[in-house]
Amino acid sequence: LLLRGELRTALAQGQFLLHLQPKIFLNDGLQPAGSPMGFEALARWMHPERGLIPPGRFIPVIEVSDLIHPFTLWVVDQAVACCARLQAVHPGVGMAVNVSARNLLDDHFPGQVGDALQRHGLAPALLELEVTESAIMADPARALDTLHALSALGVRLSIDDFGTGYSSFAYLNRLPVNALKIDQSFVAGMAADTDMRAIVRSIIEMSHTLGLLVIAEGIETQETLDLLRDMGCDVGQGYFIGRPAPELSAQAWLRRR
Ligand code: G
Ligand code: G
Ligand code: NA
Repeated sequence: LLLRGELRTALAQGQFLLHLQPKIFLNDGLQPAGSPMGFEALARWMHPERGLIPPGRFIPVIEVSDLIHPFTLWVVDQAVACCARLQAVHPGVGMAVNVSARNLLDDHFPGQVGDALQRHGLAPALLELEVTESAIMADPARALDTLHALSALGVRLSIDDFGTGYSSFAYLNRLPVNALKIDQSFVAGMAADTDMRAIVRSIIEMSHTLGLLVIAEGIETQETLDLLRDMGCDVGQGYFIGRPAPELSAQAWLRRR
C-alpha cells in the first residue's frame, strides 16, 4: 500500500530517479535510419526498504493528487539537465517526458517548463512532452490552452498510447502536436495478427496525412522492427532497441551508435 505521505517524503528526500529508453529513426529522412532520435525519461522509485518500484505502482497514486505538480516539475528539471549533458555525447539528441492530465490544467506549467529549459540552456525543440488522449479529453478546452502555450515555447508535443483513446480525426487535426506514439498493444501484436498490422499501417498513413511524425513503442523483435520500417514508420522504441536504463548506460548506448 502506497501512502501519499510516503510519496511526499520520497520527493523531498530525492528517492525518485529517471531511467532512459532510447528511440531511433527507422527510415532515412530527417536523419539516417538507425541514428538516435532521443530518449524517453521513465521514473522509478528507489524505496529505502522495498528497493526499486516501477512507475505503474506509484504514478497512478501521484497522478490523482496535487503531488503530480512538483513531481512532474522534478522530472522535467532532471530530464532537461540530463539532455543538456547528453549533447556532449551526441549533439541534437532529444528527451521525452510524460505529462499527466492535471499538469495540462495548470496555467503555471508552461512557464515552469520554459524556466527549466533556460536554467539548463537546452534548446526547446529537444524536449518532447508526451500526453495521452485521455489526459486531453479530461478537460479539452483547458488542455488545449496549455498545449498551445507549450507549443509556443518551441517544445515538441506527442500523443502517447495512440489508438487506445477516442480522438477523432477532426480533433487530432486541431491539436498543436508534432507526433503520434502508436500504443504498444498494437505493436506487440502486429507480427502475428494481420488485423493489428492493418491498424498500425493505417495509423502510420493517417499520421503522415496530418504531417505528424509517427513513433512505434513496444518493439520487441527484429521482425516487428522490419515490418514497421517497411510501413514507413519514422521512429521506433522498445526492448529490442534498448531497455530503460540509467544515464550512464544511455551515454554508453549513444557512443555505440
Ligand atoms: O516504465 P513503465 O513501463 O513501468 O511505466 C509505466 C507507466 O508509467 C507508463 O505508462 C509511463 O508512461 C508512466 N510513467 C513513467 N514515468 C513517468 C513520469 O515521469 N510521469 C508520468 N506522468 N508517467 C510516467
Ligand atoms: O505508456 P508509456 O508509453 O509511457 O509506456 C512506456 C513503458 O513501456 C515504459 O515503462 C517501458 O518500460 C515499457 N516498455 C518499453 N518498451 C517496451 C517493450 O518493448 N515491451 C514492453 N512490454 N514494454 C516496454
Ligand atoms: Na510515454
